[in-house]
Amino acid sequence: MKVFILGGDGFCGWPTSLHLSNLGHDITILDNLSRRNIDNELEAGSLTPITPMGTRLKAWHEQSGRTINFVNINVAEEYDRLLQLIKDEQPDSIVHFAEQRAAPYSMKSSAHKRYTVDNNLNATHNTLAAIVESGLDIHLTHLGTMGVYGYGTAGMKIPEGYLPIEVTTDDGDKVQQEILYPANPGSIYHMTKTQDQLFFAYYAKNDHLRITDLHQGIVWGTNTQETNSDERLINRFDYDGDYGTVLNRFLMQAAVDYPLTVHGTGGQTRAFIHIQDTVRCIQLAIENPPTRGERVKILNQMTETHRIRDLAQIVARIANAEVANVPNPRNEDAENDLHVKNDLFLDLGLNPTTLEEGLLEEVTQIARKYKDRADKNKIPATSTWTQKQKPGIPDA
Ligand code: USQ
Repeated sequence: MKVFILGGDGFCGWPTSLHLSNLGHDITILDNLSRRNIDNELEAGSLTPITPMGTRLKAWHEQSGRTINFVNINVAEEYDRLLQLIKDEQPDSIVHFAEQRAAPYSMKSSAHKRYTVDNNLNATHNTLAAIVESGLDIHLTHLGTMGVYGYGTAGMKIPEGYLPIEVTTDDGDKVQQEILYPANPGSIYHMTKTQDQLFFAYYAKNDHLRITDLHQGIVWGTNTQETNSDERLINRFDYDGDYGTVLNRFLMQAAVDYPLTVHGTGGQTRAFIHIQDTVRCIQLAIENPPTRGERVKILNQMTETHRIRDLAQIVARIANAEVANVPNPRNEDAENDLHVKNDLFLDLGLNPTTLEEGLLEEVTQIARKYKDRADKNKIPATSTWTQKQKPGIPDA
């Protein structure tokens, strides 16, 4: 299959590009290297030494004998170039990762909020409009987030995208329907992904585009089989207060003897998935597209749920670390339960990597190995969700 990977230089996009290339697909990465530029802006960097795109592609060719093409393009801004590329190359499938993906970064200032909204919504909408204008029957797979649902339910399992409801008409008849699960985003970043799903619903209905939306949990781990095959192919590992996600942050913090930064009580429960399972899920998604005219296919891309304080305890035990409860810079429920359905991927053959089996390797092979590259000053999470949480602003 010919596949475009939008955002193929990022944490999920890069290992996905390699995985699909390894399977024999013809891969073109479209990326404006924005993630590397944000590192420059934040004066932060990956714990692992990631190489420039040219080095990555050369190393992959040497390793596998396969070629991945790269086009430096901003899909949120360069619509005409995007359309021309689609018309010229006629991909069978497009995988869309080209969005600003950090909640804390999206909450840093009004400029960061506006950038996240402009970038994410335009990237998604340009892609949809270009597929329609090309006249081609391209399957679009998008990386969404579990955060579109919010993290609480009325005790039920969060379904895969659609909620069965029953309404009573004025005549007293009962009508059953399935609606998109009510969106409940917890940050500007998460809000952009809730808007994305309305774009998808509309384009599937109006233009009969074939679309898959993957609601992914928090990714942990660093490498996949392919990124592990040569150090020049290594995946990025974010640990800073804006981009580092919780479990990888804890692993890194343990390696540099920094007390694990549990926000508040750590009673927040979240869904998790290993990066190796991410790339496998994308493979399964592109191999199993919806048919034309079908509604958007939504799958929950997660394998386990955990409470943050329990994760901190596990990391503290295996890596001999201390735990600190720090004030929560976010505006979120201090405690929540979370139950999630993920039958669709399990039925397609996903065989999850469990936290239990993968965590220790991550501590020794990544966090301890690269700990000398860490800048401890970048660990604190300083982006606050509301004005009154900002330091120096008195309570109203
Ligand atoms: N947290 C801590 N300590 C830390 C960092 C985070 O206690 O040092 C807590 C946060 O307060 C939050 C939870 O851990 O309750 C998760 O935070 P996170 O930064 O690991 O994840 P999040 O901001 O939700 O975003 C990440 C990815 C995003 C993806 C999302 C999936 O950056 O792209 O969409 O996970 S989900 O969380 O399921 O919505």
